[in-house]
Amino acid sequence: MNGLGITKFATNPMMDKLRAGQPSVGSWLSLCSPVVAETMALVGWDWLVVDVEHSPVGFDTMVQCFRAIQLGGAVPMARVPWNDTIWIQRTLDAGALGLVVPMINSVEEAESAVSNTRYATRGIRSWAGSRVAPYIDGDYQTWTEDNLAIMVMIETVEAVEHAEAILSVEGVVGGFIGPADLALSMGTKDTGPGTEHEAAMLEVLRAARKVGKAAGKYCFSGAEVSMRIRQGFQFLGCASDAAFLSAAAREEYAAIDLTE
Ligand code: 3PY
Ligand code: MG
Repeated sequence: MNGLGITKFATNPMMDKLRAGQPSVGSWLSLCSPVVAETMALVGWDWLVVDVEHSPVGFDTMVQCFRAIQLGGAVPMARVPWNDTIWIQRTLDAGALGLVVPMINSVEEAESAVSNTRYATRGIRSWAGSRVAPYIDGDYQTWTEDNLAIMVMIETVEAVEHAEAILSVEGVVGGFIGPADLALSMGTKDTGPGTEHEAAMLEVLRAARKVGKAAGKYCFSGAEVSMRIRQGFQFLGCASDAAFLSAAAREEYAAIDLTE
């Protein structure tokens, strides 16, 4: 099939980058808008994550965002609300090419997350294919084996302690640090260079590199993304649509001179 809007792909481009040892940079969508998703995708991000954990996005809107992201040329991903069979399977069937799975604290939890993404005999995903299957150059079932980007979130003290074992789980593509939940779990507000919080994040980086997986982190700015890439992180989320909108609006609002 050829035509406007139909671009077939043989591999997941963000997985290609990670496999080549290159950084892959994306952003987060919390504004629940397919038009915003399309606008963000056209910026050039490798991927965009629809945040189903911490935004009020509905399931149907998430699917529209996936379509818009793909149309704009980025890889559609979602952060599921929890490490849950129903959420993981439905979100993949709806067309996500990668998942960020929150709060993975043990090998068992990581194995369960991966199993939910894989068909028998390697896992427990039930067969219905996926909305995205017609866009794939090849057979979707085979394609998923090497191309779904399954990122587990390392965002508690327990997860940092088990990071090496969690990231060793076959099928886990990388570990994605949630700095806010990690700080909460550590009972600290003290973050940044020289802190225990920073040391914990660098421990996750060390563990990931040791077992040959990608280390990722939610970053607050492009400058932080650049710094983390230099440290060796590979999968970087750069803020969110909501943060960008708010920052730009605040800047312009502050620049207004109200004197008549
Ligand atoms: C955190 O900082 O806890 C996150 O989940 C960021 O996405
Ligand atoms: Mg979190």
